[in-house]
Amino acid sequence: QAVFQSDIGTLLEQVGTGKESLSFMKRRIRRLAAQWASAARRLDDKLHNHWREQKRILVHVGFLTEESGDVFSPKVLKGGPLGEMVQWADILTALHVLGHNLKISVSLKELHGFLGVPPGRGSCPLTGPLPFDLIYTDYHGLQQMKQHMGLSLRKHKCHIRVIDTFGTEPAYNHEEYATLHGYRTNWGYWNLHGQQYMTMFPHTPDNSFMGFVAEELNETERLNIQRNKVNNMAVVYGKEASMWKGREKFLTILHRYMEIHGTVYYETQRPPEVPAFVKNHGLLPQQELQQLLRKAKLFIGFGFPYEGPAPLEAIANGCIFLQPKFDPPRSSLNHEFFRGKPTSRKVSSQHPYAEQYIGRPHVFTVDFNNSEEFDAAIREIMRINVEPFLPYEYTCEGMLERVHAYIQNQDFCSPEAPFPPVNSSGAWLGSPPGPFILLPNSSILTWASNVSYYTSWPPLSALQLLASLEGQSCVKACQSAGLICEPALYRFINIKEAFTALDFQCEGLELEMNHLFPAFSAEHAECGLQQDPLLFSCAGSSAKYQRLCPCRDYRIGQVALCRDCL
Ligand code: U2F
Repeated sequence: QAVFQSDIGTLLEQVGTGKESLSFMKRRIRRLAAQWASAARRLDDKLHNHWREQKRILVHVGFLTEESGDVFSPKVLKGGPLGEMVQWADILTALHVLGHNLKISVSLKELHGFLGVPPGRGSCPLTGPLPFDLIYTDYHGLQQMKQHMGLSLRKHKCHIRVIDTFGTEPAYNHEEYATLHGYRTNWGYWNLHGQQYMTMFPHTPDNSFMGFVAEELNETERLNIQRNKVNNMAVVYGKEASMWKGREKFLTILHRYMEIHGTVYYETQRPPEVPAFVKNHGLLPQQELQQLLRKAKLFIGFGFPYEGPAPLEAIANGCIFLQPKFDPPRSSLNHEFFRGKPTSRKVSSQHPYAEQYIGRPHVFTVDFNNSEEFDAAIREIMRINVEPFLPYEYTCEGMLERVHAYIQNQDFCSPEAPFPPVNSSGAWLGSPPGPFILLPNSSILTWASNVSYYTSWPPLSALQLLASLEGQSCVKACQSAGLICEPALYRFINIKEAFTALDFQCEGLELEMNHLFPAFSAEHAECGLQQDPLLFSCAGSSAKYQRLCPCRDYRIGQVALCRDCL
C-alpha cells in the first residue's frame, strides 16, 4: 500500500548533487514542500484513505545525462530553459509524496545499476524481469534505454511513460505509418500507446497531461497582493536577451503607460536588446521572481518562449498576461522552432493554454502588429482589477490527484477484452449476451456499459459518440460540444454499428490504417474502420471525412479526468 509522505528528506538525498540543474530542482522541491504536504492531506481525505497500490518507479531524466550532452545544466543560471526542470522537480515530488518506491537516475551508470544490467555489457539486453512497475523518462532516456536494453525494451515498453513537453501525435508515433505517410521525425516513431506520452500542458488528448505546479497563495498573501499591486508596473516575459530582440516598438508604446521591469540574464553590462528605460533585475531566483510578480500588474510576452510555466506563475500572483496572437498559427509545418517535432498541432499564440483555458480578464491575446489594438489592450488592463488565479490542475492537489489517477488506472500492459464481444463468426463471447445499442450524443453502449465485462478507464459510461464536421478533428468536434476527445474509448466506437447510430449509410465498409479512421466519406458513402488501435487519434482532419469521435465529460479545472474517473 502507498502511504502519503510529506517528509522530503529522502527525496532530496536521492536527487543528488554536482549539477546546477539538480540544485535548481532541489531548491524548488524544498520551497514547495509545505504546499505539497498540505495538498497531500487534502487529497488523502478526499480519497477516504482508499487503498492505493505502491509502485516501484524508476525516473530516468535523460536530458540531464552527460551522455545526451546535457546542454541545459550549464545554462540554468544564464537564462536558459528552466521549464523542463520545473516539471521534473514537480513530477519527482508528486511521485514521492504519493508514497511510491522511487529510484532516480541522471546518468547511464545509474540507469544500468537500477535495471540490473552489468556495467560494460553495452547493449546486452536486460534478461530477467523488469524490477520496476513504471519508468518515467524522456525522449533522450528512451533512446538510451533502447541502446542499453536492446531487444528487451520491446518487451517492457508498456511500463514506460515519456515526459514530452510539446506532445507526440499518433501518426508520428506509429513507425510504419509515419514512414509511409511522411510523419517521420528525428524524435522517433516508438510505437508506444499515445497516452504513454505525457505533456507539460493539456495540448492534445492523444497524450496524457502531466503538467507541473505553480505556487498557491493563502488568504493573507492574497490580501497583501491586492494591497500592494502597482497599477503601472509591467514585467517582461523573457530571461534571455535574444527574446527581446526587435521589440523596441512595443516596449516604447508600453513605456508610455507603465514602468517596465525585466529579469534578463547578463554578465557585466546591460544587454543591448534591453532599452535603458527598462529596470533589469538580472535573472532572479524563482522565489524573488514571485515577489516581483506580486507587485506587477502586467506580465507581457513578446512571442518566445512558447508554452512555458512563467505565465501561470504570473497569473497566480495576480498579474494580467498580455501575449501575441499567432495568425496564421505556428506549427511544425510552417515554423522553425516546431519543425521536426512529432506533432502538427497549431499553436495559436505564445501560450495557447493561457488563451484557451484561462482567457480574459487574466489573459489578453491580441494582434501585436496592430498598434492600436496593442495600445488599447494596455489601457484596458490598467483600468481593470483581477484576482490571483490558478487552475486547479496546476495546484499541488490537482497534480497529485491526476498522477494518482494515472498510476492506479492507466494500464498499457494487460491485453484488452475484445470488442464487440463476438468472435469471428459472430457468436457472442462472455455472458450475458444481449442487445447492445449505440446512442449518439447521449451516453452509451448500453449493453457494454451495464455489464462489468469492460474495465476500461475512463469508464465506458463516460463515452459520448459524436461525428465531426467534414474537415474537423475530433479534438475540435468534442470541444464544441463542451466535451473532450478520449482516445482510450476509440475501440468501442470502431464498429459498423457506430455509423448506423449516427445515421451514416455505409455503401462500403473498409478496414484501413488511417489516423483519421473511424470516419465516413460522404462522396462515396464509404465507412472506414481503423485497422490498428495504435493509430486511434483525436488530432487530424480532412475535408473528405466526417470522423467518428469518442468524447467524454471532464472535471472543471481538471481536464485530464472525467467525472467518474477517480
Ligand atoms: C519554456 O521554457 P522556459 O524555461 O523558457 O520557460 P519560462 O516560462 O521562462 O520559465 C521557466 C521558469 O523560469 C523561472 C520561472 C519559471 O518557473 O519561475 N524564472 C526564474 O527562476 N527567474 C527568472 O528571472 C525568470 C524565470 C518551456 F517550459 C520549455 O518547455 C520550452 O522548451 C521553452 C521554449 O519554448 O520554453
